[in-house]
Amino acid sequence: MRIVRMILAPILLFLNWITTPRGVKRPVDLQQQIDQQTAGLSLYQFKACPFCIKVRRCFKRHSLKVETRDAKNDEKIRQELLEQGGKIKVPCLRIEENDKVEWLYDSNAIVEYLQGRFANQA
Ligand SMILES: N[C@@H](CCC(=O)N[C@@H](CS)C(=O)NCC(=O)O)C(=O)O
Repeated sequence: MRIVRMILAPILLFLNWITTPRGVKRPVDLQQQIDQQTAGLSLYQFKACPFCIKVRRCFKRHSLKVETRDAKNDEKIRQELLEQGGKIKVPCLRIEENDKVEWLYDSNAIVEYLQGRFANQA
């Protein structure tokens, strides 16, 4: 399984790289407003996880600047995810808004959340 993953990971990353979606272009002031909103978001992820790639492509498509945090290699980040999110499962979107923090698991739920919040702000 580990070997399959080692072979698949670079292929997935390459395919993602050559088919990266074009980001939506917004007027500068609107993009700044969006950037302020996305400053409260961070994605706990593994670089080559296909579900994480799906979420990162959604960021790209909607031109969302979201910090990504490596829950595979960074022990501090991994512990944060486990202790505060509740489990080691990626992708997980940490949403900080009005001093409240929510941990959203599952790529479909994350994409749905991002589309609901940002897709109509073109
Ligand atoms: N249905 C989930 C699947 C997520 C999933 O299976 N993630 C794997 C990585 S690709 C994971 O977190 N595994 C836990 C681990 O490897 O410790 C989603 O769409 O987000």
